[in-house]
Amino acid sequence: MTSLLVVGMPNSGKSTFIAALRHLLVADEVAIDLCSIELSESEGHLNRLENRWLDCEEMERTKPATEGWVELKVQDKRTYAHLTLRIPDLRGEAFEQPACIGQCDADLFDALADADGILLFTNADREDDALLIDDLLDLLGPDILDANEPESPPEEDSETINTLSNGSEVAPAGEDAENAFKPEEMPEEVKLVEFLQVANRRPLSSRRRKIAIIISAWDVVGTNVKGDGITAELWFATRRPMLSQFIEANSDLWDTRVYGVSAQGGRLPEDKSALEKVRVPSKRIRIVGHGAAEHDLSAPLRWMLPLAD
Ligand SMILES: Nc1nc2c(ncn2[C@@H]2O[C@H](COP(=O)(O)OP(=O)(O)O)[C@@H](O)[C@H]2O)c(=O)[nH]1
Ligand SMILES: [Mg+2]
Repeated sequence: MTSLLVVGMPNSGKSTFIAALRHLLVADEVAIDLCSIELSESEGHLNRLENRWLDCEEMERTKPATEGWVELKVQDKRTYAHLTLRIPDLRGEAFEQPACIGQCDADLFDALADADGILLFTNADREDDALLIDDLLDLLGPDILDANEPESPPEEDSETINTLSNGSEVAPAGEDAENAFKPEEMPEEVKLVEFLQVANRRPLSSRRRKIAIIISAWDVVGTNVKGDGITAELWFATRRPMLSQFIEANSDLWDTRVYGVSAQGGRLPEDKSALEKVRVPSKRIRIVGHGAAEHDLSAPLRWMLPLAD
C-alpha cells in the first residue's frame, strides 16, 4: 500500500484537484488507469466537493468546524497496486507552523513521516508574494549591473537607524510595530521549504521520496496559437525559484516531476458559462507533463506507485 500526502498553502488548488479527481474516478467519462476501491469515511465531504465542481462553483474555504482529513483509496487497474491518498483539509496554519513557530501538527507530522510520496500544490493564478531579483532589475533598470564603482560603506548614525548587516534599514524597536517581522507573512516558498525539511530531519531519518509539483490553474499560463508555451518545469524554475532550487539541490532526497494542471478548466466566476457548456464535465480538466493523457489527473499518482512506468 502506497501512501501519498497532499500539501499546499491555502488557495493552492488542492480542493479543486480532489473534486475533479473524484469525478474522474466515479463518472468514468474518460479512460483513466485508476479506480476507486472502497468508500472512505469522508465520502460525504468528497460528494460535496464533487457537486460544487460539477456546478462550476469555487470550493469553500476550510473553516475550523469543517477541518479534517480526506482519504481516497484507489487501485491501479493494470498492476492492482493499492494507493491511499491522504489530504489534510486543514487551514493554512498547519502547513505554516514549521516555518513560523518551529512546530508541526501531530497528525500532519505522522502523515508526512509515513508518506511515500507528496503532491505539492502551488497556484499559477496568484501574485508572487515575494519580489524576485529579476523584478528588482525591472524596477531599477539595467544600469544597476554596470555599476563598477565600489560601494561606499553606509554612514553610521546609530542614534536614528539600526542597520542590518545587508545594509537595509529597520525602524527602531518599538517605534513601528506594524513594520515588525511577522513570520506568517513569509512567502509561500519559504514556508513550503521548511515544511519539506521536516520530512528529513531528526527525529525522523531521511529517505528518498517522490514529489510531484502540481502547478494549479495552468489555464492562466499563456500558450501560443499552436498550443505551445512554457513548460511546467520552466515555469516552476522561474516563478518558484527558491522551492525549485531547494529540491534540485537535494535531489538525493527528492525524486521530482512537475505537472501543469487545470482542474477547474478556467477562472471562476468569469468562465462559468463557458465551462457549463462543456458537455462532458471531465473534459474541462487538463494536465500537462511527463506524457500524461490530456484529462488524466491520476498520472502523477500512478508515477508514485511502485513499478510505475
Ligand atoms: N483558473 C483556475 N483557477 C483555479 C483552478 N483550480 C483552482 N483554481 C482557483 O484557485 C483558488 C484556490 O482553489 P482551492 O481548490 O479552493 O484551493 P485550496 O485552498 O488549496 O483547497 C480558487 O480561487 C479557485 O477558483 C483552475 O484549474 N483554473
Ligand atoms: Mg481547500
